[in-house]
Amino acid sequence: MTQQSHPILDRAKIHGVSLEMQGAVAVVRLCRPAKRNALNDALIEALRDVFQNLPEEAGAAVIHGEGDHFCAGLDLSELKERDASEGIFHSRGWHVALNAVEQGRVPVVAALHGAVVGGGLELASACHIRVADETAFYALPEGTRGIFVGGGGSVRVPKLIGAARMTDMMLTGRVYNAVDGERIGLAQYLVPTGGALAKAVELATRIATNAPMTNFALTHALPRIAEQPADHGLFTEALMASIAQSAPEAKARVRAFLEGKAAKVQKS
Ligand code: 1HE
Repeated sequence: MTQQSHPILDRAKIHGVSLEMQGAVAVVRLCRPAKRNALNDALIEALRDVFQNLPEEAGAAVIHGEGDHFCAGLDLSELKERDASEGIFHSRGWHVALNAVEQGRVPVVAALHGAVVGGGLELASACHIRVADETAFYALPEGTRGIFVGGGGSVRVPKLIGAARMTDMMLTGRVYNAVDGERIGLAQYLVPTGGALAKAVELATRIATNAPMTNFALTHALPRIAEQPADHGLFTEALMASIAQSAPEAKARVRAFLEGKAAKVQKS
């Protein structure tokens, strides 16, 4: 691991977000374990700053939490008496930070364990891949706390599990365990206890070897295409496909396969 030093990263670390490079993977850690990595305003801003300033050499990122839990969501001690406009700007601040994760320069893999709740689930759902260990559990306690999601959860969580399941989680306080979380689509990978970070780094290391244009297409074009009417989506797909395949790296990779120098797809 290479510890990164930069004024923005140094400031982020003070507020509970650290960054280390592991090869081409930026490993971002929430480090507020005494508060179960609850997200206060300073930590949300630090997260935004880190993802907006990833080192040049990063080809993928991993986000994980220190201690026994990934993240306990919004820091409830900061839930002040806000008027409507302050509430809107607070939520919009989360949107900017989580957009920096979702729409940044590189794909992001979340390594989940323990509580993945409230804003913690909103953060996890802004990542492109979620790896959970057997200790992970998922909930949206906003419903029982008399509030609503405000960190993009109502946009992103239904895309993973459907609006009906999210409604159930919020109306009834339902908690999904790790096995059921993977079954319904909250995580794509389920690994033994303690294994989420290593698996996430393994996946991110592989992702970092993809052609950058392919990673861009998957993180920026695909989510938009999936939202478009079919005719528009097919048109955007054609544009993206043509841009991706015209990159010199794509030509070199296809040539390597045709010359028998690239790996075949293996049966799993
Ligand atoms: C916190 C928070 C928090 C812990 N804000 N301080 N999220 C929630 O409603 C989840 C609230 N947290 C919990 O249910 C539990 O803390 C956990 C299941 C995550 C972990 O339990 P445990 O037994 O390991 O820890 P703990 O003893 O409950 O908490 C340890 C300390 O962290 C304690 O503080 P201390 O000073 O007494 O040591 C807790 O008060 C503190 N802590 N979670 C503030 N969330 C953009 S909108 C998003 C809206 C939401 O995310 S709402 C959901 C908020």
